[in-house]
Amino acid sequence: MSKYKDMDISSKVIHAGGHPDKETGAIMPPIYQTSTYAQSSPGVHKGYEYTRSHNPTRTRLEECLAAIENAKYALVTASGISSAMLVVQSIPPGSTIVVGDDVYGGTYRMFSTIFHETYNIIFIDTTDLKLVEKTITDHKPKLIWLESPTNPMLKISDIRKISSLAKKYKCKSIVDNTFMSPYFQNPLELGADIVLHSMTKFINGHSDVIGGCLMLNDKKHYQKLWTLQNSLGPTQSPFDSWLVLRGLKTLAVRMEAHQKNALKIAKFLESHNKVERVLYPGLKSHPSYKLAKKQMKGSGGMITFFLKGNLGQSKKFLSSVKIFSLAESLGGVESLIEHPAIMTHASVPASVRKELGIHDNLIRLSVGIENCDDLIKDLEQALKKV
Ligand code: P1T
Repeated sequence: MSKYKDMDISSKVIHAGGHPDKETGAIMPPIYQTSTYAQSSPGVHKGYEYTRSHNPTRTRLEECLAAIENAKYALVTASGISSAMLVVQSIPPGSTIVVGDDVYGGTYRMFSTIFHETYNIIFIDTTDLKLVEKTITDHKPKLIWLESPTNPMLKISDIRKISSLAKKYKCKSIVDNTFMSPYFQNPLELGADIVLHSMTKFINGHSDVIGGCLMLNDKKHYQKLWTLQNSLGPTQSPFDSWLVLRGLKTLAVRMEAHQKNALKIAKFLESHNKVERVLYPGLKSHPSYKLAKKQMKGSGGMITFFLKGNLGQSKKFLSSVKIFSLAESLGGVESLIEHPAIMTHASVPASVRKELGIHDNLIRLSVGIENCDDLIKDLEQALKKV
């Protein structure tokens, strides 16, 4: 980390992990597409034995990821959800884990259908600081799990206050930082113990890789996470790590472009008579606008809004867009649109969705970096059809 410490993130994404190849001088990192490595005598090797354990291309990506979250350690995994799995498995079975109530549907499913058997999982609204404190003091959790902003309601939790509260009670805190990317938010600097990203999203940015990563400063915890990964297997292929290294180089320019378009689109939607309500952290109408300004360096590219209408009208709207693609996922250069209740959050029970506000007229946008007027025109023509 120290070598890149004084660089801006826009330089780190290009240079951290990006030194020219020692043997050939190649400017771009080689793809070490190998499963194993020759040893000169048993146990004597160059630090690489087997690609499930280590791979030089993945090492370079980890170097870059640690630098951009200002962390000592980074671990690259096969998917965002496998990063989440490893963190849960690093906590002793039987422990209590407090989880934000509005999280990605797959994260909710992981906790509610798999880990609820071995852990005491408590879902709460982590935007309510009093409730967080009461839950921590009453239940003595070993881990508190924040997603901020959340998927899909864009709720924002006070990372600094919650992390410091957790520390007081010897509870670890993790922040899923996928929606902001390291460009717009750095939870470790706000006091969190671990940062998680689905690299599938903004970090890679080109919708052609599944991957996840964890960044942290605690050496012992990092070693535990690495041992779990090496023992259980969810590593990323060298080629996918190389693609992420490549995509990551443009993180700064992409995030600026996502945000610029998203703010314009959020304002357009907010003023449209067929739209009931818009949720975007960069709008003054967002319930946590002030907190967003304090702990985030930007508002990102994700917008959630409620159409005036029912499921039929949502479906009509979603099948009328031409530039936005109706698809799950987010964070790519191309704009995506989706229906959380039927798509990304289908595994959240209907009663919970109702409580959270994930209704049939809720639409989520991942705003890409196309020409903004083209995107607005597309939304406008689709809204006309509703
Ligand atoms: O898909 P995967 O790389 O395993 O990442 C899981 C994940 C974790 N955290 C957040 C905040 C996420 O949004 C995701 C994946 N989300 C979607 C696929 C989606 O469309 O919301």
